[in-house]
Amino acid sequence: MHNAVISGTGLYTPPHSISNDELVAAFNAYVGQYNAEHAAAIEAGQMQALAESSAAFIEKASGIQSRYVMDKTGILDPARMKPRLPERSNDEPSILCEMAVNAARQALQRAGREPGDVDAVIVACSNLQRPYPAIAIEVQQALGIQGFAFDMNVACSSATFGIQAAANAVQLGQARAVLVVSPEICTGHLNFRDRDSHFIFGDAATAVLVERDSLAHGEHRLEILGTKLLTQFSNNIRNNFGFLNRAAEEGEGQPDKLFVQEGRKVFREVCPMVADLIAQHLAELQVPVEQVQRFWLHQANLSMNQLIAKKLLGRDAEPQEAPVILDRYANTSSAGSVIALHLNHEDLPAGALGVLSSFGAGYSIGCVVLRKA
Ligand code: CO8
Repeated sequence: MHNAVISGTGLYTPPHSISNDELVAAFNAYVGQYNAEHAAAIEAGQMQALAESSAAFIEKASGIQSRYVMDKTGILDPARMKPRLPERSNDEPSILCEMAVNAARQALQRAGREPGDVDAVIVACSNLQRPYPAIAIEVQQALGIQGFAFDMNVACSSATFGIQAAANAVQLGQARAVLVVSPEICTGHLNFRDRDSHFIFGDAATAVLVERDSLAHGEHRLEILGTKLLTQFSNNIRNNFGFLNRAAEEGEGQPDKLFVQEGRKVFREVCPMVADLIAQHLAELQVPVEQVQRFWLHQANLSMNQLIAKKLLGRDAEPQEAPVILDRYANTSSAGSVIALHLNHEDLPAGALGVLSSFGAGYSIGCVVLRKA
């Protein structure tokens, strides 16, 4: 058995950012048009008028102030309200591959590694743009990596589940190093006409290089002390988009083919599960929670993270203990906790302990305990 470390991380941030005010202005313009178009039916009580969104509500309920997106114009056009991402020919790299390669190159560079040092690629994310050939194999080819590659999807927890798979392969000697890449275009699956959720998501891609300890020489290596995963079925976060849609015409264009959730229930049910899993994992590793200097938590909702940290620590977390990136990135699904890690680990002293944790649809929860080398 070998030990596994995270020897480099990478981040791709899309070129455009949308503020809450911009998003709400587009949403409210749509609401105005909709209500005017259906004024007679609304007046007659046959239809309900749509309610306006509010930037103040969004920030208070979620902590989100803005989000990065792959296409801003299409999302903010009240007549469209979805990104415009033109199809590409089969000879061009797919957009997910392009984002993934960007983040992956940065992770390799930070780890001081070349593609020839890597034996496998896992693309772990919520929304894959096609079923096959695997995006991971396309990324593998684009980077010039030998060995094997595969895609996996565990929604928001994809990256931590991918890190466990990568750590297993490294520990067993099946690979010297594995790239875990999480390209997320969440805006492609977000219903920008739904007031309850139109503000939740943004786009980004992250990469993590998991490497054999004895070979790694990156400057900011994080030893993987352990990984722990948990899943429990729930319909509270769901997306029914899939290949069988074409076989059921009655469902085409329905809202359940995009992201839908019961946000309150998710909040209530997931927070205790996450705190319990992290506490249990730390106890198994005989790591007292007071010794953990940093919690890189999934970035969905600020209050959720504050509650989870409080449950664990028995007090409010200091801002640097549980770094927040959702204020400017929003929820980027599997990329979120890795963005928090990427932007907030280089200052840690040798020996410092940290917890990377994701949670989301499934339900799925992942916990990775790390120690700065
Ligand atoms: N503007 C103004 N008012 C609003 C708005 C709005 N935009 N939206 C709702 N309201 C109103 C409601 O109508 C309600 O009014 P009333 O009290 O009169 O009924 C009031 O505000 C309160 O609404 P909520 O109870 O819904 O508000 P919450 O305080 O619960 O906040 C949140 C809503 C922010 C959604 C919150 O519940 C939350 O964050 N929950 C956790 C959700 C979560 O973590 N989900 C994880 C999903 S991600 C995942 O797993 C990955 C999926 C894969 C990615 C897919 C890509 C698309």
